[in-house]
Amino acid sequence: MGKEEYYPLFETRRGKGRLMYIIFSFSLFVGICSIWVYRVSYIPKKDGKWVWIGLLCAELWFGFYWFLRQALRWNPIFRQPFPERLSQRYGNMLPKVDIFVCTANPEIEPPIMVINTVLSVMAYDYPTEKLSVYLSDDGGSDVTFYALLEASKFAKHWLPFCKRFKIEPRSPSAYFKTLATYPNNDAKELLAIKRMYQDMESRVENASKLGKVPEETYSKHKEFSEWGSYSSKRDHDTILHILLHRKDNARDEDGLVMPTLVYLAREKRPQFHHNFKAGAMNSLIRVSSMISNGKIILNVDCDMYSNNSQSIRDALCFFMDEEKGHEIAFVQTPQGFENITKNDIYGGSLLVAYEVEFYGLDGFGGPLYIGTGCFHRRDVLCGRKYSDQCKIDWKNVNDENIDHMIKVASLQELEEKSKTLASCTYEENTSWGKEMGLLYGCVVEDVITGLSILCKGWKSVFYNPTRKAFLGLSPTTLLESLVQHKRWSEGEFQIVLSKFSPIWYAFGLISPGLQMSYCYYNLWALNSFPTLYYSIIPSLYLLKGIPLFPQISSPWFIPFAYVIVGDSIYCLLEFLRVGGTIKGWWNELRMWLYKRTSSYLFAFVDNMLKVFGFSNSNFIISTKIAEENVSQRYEKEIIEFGNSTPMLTLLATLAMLNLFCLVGMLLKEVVLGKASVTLFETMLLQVLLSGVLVLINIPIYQGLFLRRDKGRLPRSVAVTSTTLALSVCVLYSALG
Ligand SMILES: *[C@@H]1O[C@H](CO)[C@@H](O)[C@H](O)[C@H]1NC(C)=O
Ligand SMILES: *[C@@H]1O[C@H](CO)[C@@H](O)[C@H](O)[C@H]1NC(C)=O
Ligand SMILES: CC(=O)N[C@H]1CO[C@H](CO)[C@@H](O)[C@@H]1O
Repeated sequence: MGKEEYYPLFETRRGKGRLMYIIFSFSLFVGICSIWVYRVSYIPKKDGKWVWIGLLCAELWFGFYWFLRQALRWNPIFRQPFPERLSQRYGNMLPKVDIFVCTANPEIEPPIMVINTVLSVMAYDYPTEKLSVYLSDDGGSDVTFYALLEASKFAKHWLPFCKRFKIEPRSPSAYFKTLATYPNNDAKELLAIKRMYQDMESRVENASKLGKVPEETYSKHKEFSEWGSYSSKRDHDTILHILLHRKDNARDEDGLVMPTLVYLAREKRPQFHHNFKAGAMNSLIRVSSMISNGKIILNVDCDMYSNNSQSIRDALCFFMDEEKGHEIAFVQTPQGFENITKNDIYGGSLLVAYEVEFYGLDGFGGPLYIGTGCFHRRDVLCGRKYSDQCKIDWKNVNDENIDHMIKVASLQELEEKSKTLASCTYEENTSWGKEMGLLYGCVVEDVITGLSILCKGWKSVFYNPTRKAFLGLSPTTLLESLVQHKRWSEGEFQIVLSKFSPIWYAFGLISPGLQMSYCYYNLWALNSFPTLYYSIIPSLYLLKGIPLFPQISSPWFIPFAYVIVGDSIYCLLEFLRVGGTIKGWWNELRMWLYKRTSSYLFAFVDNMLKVFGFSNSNFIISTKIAEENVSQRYEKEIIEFGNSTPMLTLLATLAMLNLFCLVGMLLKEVVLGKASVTLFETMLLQVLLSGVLVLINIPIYQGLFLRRDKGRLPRSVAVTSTTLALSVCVLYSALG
C-alpha cells in the first residue's frame, strides 16, 4: 500500500476549552490555598485547638483530592473508529475473537438473563467461524448448563433471523421488549421466532424455579452425567462441554457454520482458593487457547448484553491500525445501563466517570480496565511486555490458528485436553495470577490487572459510542448500591497497598498524570474520615454556638464562598452537559455523601482488618434482579431502604444528628431571643452546611417516620439512630 493511500483506522480528537478550564481551576486552587492559610493563621490558642486542626486536616485532604480530580479533566481525548476502512482493507480476513461470559450464581444471575447475553454476543455481525463464546459458570449449576443447551438450539434459528432482518439489539429478550413499541408488527417469521423464544424462556424459567432440569432432558443428554459425581458448588470436577463446534458440523437452519459455544465449570476443591472472577477468567484464557485461541478476547458480565452487533469491528479498528494499533493492549467500553430511571436516584449510571473522566484517562493513555465490555489482546493479557516486536501481522494471523486446531483429532479429545487446563492444581508453581492473566488477591482484579498491563509499557483506549455497545443492570436498592461501592472502594484501596501501587510501583512506568488519575480512584476510601468530620463537627459547634468558619464580613469569607460556589456550579454544569438532570445531580450529591460516610468507611475498616490479618476477602455479588414492589418503587424513584444494617443505621444517625443540631440551634435562638441577625452574620457557613445536610437527608427522615411501605427504614433503625444522635448532642452540649 502506498503511503499516500494510507488512512488510519481510527482518529483521535482533543477536547476543546482546555485553556479556559485550566484558568478556572487555577483560580479555584488560589481559593483553596487561601482557605489553608486562614486555617493555619487562626488556630485558637487553647479552647478548640484540636477541633480546628481537625478541620485543617480535612481541608488539606479535600484540596489534595480536588487536585487529583483535576488530572482527569486536563487532557480529554475522543476516539472515532472507521469500520468501513477496516472492511475495505481486510474484507473477511479478520482475526478470531473469543468472548468470555462469566456467571457465578444462578439465583442472583438467572440463567435466562445469562443466555440472553450469550445469544447477543453469538449474533455479532462477524464471520461466525471466527467467533467463539465461552460461558464460565462458577456456580457449577446444571440448570445454567441446561439453559445454555437450550440456547444453543435456539441460536440455530435466532442467528439467521438476526442476519436476515438486520435486527438490533440481538439479545432476544431486549429485542422483543423494543417490539412492544410497534404493536402492529406481526410478520410471520417474527411471530414464529417469538413463540420459539417464549417456549424456551418458560422451560428455562421453570427449571430455575424448581432448581432442577426436567427428567427427560436429563436422560437424553449424556452431558448431565457429569453432575453425577458433583457434590457441591465448591467441590466438583471440571465440567467442560463444547456445545457447538465446526468439527461437530454445527450449522444453523440456513446451513451456515455456527460460532463455537463452550460451557465451562472449572474444578473447585475446598482446599484450593478459587480466586473468584480472576480465577475463572484465567481458566477461560487457558481453555480457549486450546479450543479456538482467538487473538482478541472480549469479556462481558453475564448481565451485559451486546446492544450493537458491530462492536467487534469497531474495537478491531484500534488494534489493527497500522500506525498506532500495536501499542494498544485493551479497548474499554463504558458500562451502559438499561434500567436507570430519569433522575438516577442511586447515581448508578456513573455518568461523570464514563462521560467525563474516562476521556481524561484516555488522554494519558490509560483508561481503567473495568472487568466488562473490554477487548484485550490475548498475548498482553497473558503477561507480555511491550516492545517493538509486538506488532501482529493481522493478515496472516488466522493461518496459525487453523493449524493449531487441526492437530486435535476429535471433539472428545479436545474436551479432555482442555479440561486439564481448568483444574485446581494447574496453576500451582506457575505465574498465573501473579504475572500472567488476571491478578489474584484484589477485590477489583480488573483494575489492578489493567494497571499492571499499563506498567508493562502498553496503552489502553476508551471507546464510548453514542449507541452503547453493552447494556446491563445497575443496583435498584440503596443498600445494594452502597455494598457495591464498598466492594469497589475496598479493592481500589487494596491496590494502593499492593505490589502494583500506582504511587510507588508505577512511578516512572506510567505518566504522572495517569498516576494521579489512578490515585483519584484508588484513594476513595480515605475520603470517609474528612467527610464524616465535616458533616458532624461543624453541626455540633453550631448547636453550641461556636463559629468555626470566618464570618460574612471578614475577607476570609471570600475564598470559602468562591471555592464552594465555584466548584458546585462547575460540577452541576458538567453533570448537565453530559446529559444529567438537576434532580439527578442532587441525587448524585446525596450518593456522594452516603458513599463517603458509609461505603468508604466500611471499606477502609475492612482493609485495615485484612492488613492486620483479621478477616478474609469476601466477595459479595450484588443482586441483579429485583422483587416486584421493589422495582415499582425504583421506577417511582423512591429510595429503597428496607433493611436494618450497620450502614443504614450509620446514615440515619448522621441524618438525625444534623437535624437535631439545626433544630436545636433554631430553638435556642427563638427561646433565648438572641438577635438572629448576628447569628447568621457570624455562623452563616455552618448554618448553610447543616441546612444542606438536612435537605439532602430528607428521604431518610421520610423513610424513618413518614413512609408506610416495605421499603421504609425499620423501626429499630429509627429508635437506634434517634437515641444515638440525641445522646451525642446532649453529651456534647453538656461537656462544652
Ligand atoms: C412451566 O410451568 C407452568 C406452571 O408452573 C406451566 O403452565 C408451563 O406449562 C410450564 N412450561 C413448560 C415448558 O414446561
Ligand atoms: C441500544 O440499541 C438500540 C438500537 O438497537 C438503540 O436505539 C439504543 O439507543 C441503544 N441504547 C443505548 C443506551 O445506547
Ligand atoms: C431487573 C430490573 O430491575 N429491571 C428493571 C429495570 O428498569 C426497568 C424500567 O426502568 C424495569 O422495567 C425493569 O423491570
